[in-house]
Amino acid sequence: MNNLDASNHTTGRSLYLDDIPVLKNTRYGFILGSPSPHGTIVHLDLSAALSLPGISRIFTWKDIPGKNDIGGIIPDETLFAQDTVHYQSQPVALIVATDEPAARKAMKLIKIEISELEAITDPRLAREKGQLLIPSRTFRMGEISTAWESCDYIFEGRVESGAQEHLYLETQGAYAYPAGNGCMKIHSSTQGPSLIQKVTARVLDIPMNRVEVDVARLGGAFGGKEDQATGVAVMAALASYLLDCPVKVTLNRGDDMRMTGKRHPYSSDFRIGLTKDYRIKAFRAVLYQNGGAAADLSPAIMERTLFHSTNAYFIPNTEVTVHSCRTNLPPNTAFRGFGAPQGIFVIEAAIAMAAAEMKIPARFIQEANFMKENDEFQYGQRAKDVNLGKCYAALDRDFRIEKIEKEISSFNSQKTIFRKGMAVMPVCFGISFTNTSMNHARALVHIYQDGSIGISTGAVEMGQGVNTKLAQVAARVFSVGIGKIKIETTNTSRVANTSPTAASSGADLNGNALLIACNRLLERLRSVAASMNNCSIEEIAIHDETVHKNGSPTDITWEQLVRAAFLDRVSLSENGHYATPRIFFDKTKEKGNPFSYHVYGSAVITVVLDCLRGTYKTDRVLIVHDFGNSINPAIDMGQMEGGVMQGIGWMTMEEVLFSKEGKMLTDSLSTYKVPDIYSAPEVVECHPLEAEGPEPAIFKSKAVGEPPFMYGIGVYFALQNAIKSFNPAWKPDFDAPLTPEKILMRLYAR
Ligand code: LUZ
Ligand code: MOS
Repeated sequence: MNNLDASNHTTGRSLYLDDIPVLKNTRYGFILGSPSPHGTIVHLDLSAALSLPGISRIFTWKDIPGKNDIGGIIPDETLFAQDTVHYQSQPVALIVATDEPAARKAMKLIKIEISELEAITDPRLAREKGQLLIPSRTFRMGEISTAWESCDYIFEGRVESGAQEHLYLETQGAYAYPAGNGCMKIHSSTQGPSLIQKVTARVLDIPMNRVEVDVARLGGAFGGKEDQATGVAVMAALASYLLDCPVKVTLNRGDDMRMTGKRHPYSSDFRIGLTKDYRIKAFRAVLYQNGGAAADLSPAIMERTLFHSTNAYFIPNTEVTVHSCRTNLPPNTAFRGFGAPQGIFVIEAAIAMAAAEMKIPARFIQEANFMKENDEFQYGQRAKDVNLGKCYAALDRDFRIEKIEKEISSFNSQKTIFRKGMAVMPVCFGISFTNTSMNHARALVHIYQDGSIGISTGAVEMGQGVNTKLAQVAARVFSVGIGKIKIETTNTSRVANTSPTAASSGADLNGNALLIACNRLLERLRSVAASMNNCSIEEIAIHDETVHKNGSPTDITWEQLVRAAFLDRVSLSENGHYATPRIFFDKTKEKGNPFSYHVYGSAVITVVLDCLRGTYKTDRVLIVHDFGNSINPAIDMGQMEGGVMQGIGWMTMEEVLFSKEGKMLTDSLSTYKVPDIYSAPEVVECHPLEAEGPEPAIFKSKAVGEPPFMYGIGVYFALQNAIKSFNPAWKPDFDAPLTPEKILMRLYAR
């Protein structure tokens, strides 16, 4: 089954926000961002700009009829800065003009005077100054204080990981227009149409039923449009509402890179204690999350960091604290993995340090501590259907880890200017929104008189293939060809109160809701068929668009059955509602059963390092991954490959730099390097684990969006091992991304 969008994507026919034909009188909004990272606005003079031809109006916070607040979790983020600016490029005003050149001219004529305040970019410094976005949280298991006594080895270290730009191909954007009777219609490139609806209603001070948000598809999101599509969409809606004309706001690449938040950088300290037989007895870590200037999704991301801070290992005594620190950077936000990669990097770094000190391969420690059936996670959940050991065994069987190790050491013993390195990377990722109440979805299914089917759900297609998977669900239940099915746009008037398409759970949540709706319709149609055949409903089934009675085809086709149901006045429309069963979490105890299931996998990663230049190549990424019983192996493999590449980029080359004063230095593709085809591994080979998937996964096909990102983390440690082979005097440190210049310094460090 191909991705339904494949042909239209490759021929340029798929429609995105910018392909919507603009209406007459459409105006264009351009955002004036703060020139300063932190300060108070002393003076804002718009008069010269307003007098230019083509300028319709310039909006500031003073024009907002409702609340000047777009905070998703905490009401701490303004749409337009009021008295104070908290990060460079923070929106201060929206210039609305008939065209872009006019707006650009106006932009230059706005006089803004800011009295500078000290800007903080370092999360540790922020914490010292008491700048926390929310109270800190700690996960604990066992008794850490006494556990150290039973350890033969104890190691301590520090870990840094950097930000990451989402670089969705389609930048943030929205198109809003009045829809009559004080209503607004908004097309937005968002993962969360209901959030746009809610915040628009709040800012305009109108009820939610006056706001309709529609999403056809996104040109990528990666988490960057879970929360941060809001600002742009609400600005378009505000201007449209007040000017009573259509308004479009889209960011150019530079503004998008400067204005929007990224993956959170983290700075962390760890302490790990082990016994002689490599068992991790104790693990303590304190992580400083660089949240930026407002909470955005930081509280939820902090939580997922805690949940994944022991990755795939059972550690009996732990204490992990995360501080969510307020800094003068754009509010950092969701990004594939949602804080888990940052936490996982810390425990893997601790293991790498222990391995280096104990002079053994890290995999000895990894293997000795793998989660096993019924082991307890730090957060109280018991591990079920733990396929980690199986993935690792299959990895070894298929790719022979020891043989790769031997090849590498024989290569390295030739002492050329090249060195190879290897690392094993296990993955364990919890599926469900960590916030239990977000784990629900709805679907609306219409079967039309001619037998064709229209499906609406809350899922947003962003290139990940969710629409294809949804179509497969309906096609399987009704046993009709995929050509009979249309997945409609995601629209808040058809499916309401949705969670964003996020947390790798879009297909599970919306697919299960769809399954419920389709099964109800099928039941009704079978009942119609039963009366047409004068038999009981149990005797009826539908196969290949034909009614079957007692296992044999009748001469009633799908179309005839639908037509008969219609004439019989049977409803051909149905809603399905799904809420993930058996999940809960008690924040007062930090214990519960937050995840529907876990996704497991293991990878071996090898790299080749040029020790003269510090440049490197990821040689092979060999994986055994637990997809469950995949309903679409091609789509899942695509998610796998994309995730691996994005993880490698985060760990090795993507470096978001700010000056000490908080000005972004990497706001274009000439200064911010993302992986291209030349930095792709020579080989990415992924074998699906042969395993039955868990019940709550849609048709037992496991969630796949985020988990593979984590394999990329292994590249960091493979590179470290290559450096060590060239420079045995070097003591490994943990400062991602490990760029060629950092590698060169370490190759020759004494
Ligand atoms: N978004 C969210 C997410 O709101 N909650 C989550 O737990 C989550 N996890 C992964 C990605 N996005
Ligand atoms: Mo997300 S990081 O929006 O699943």
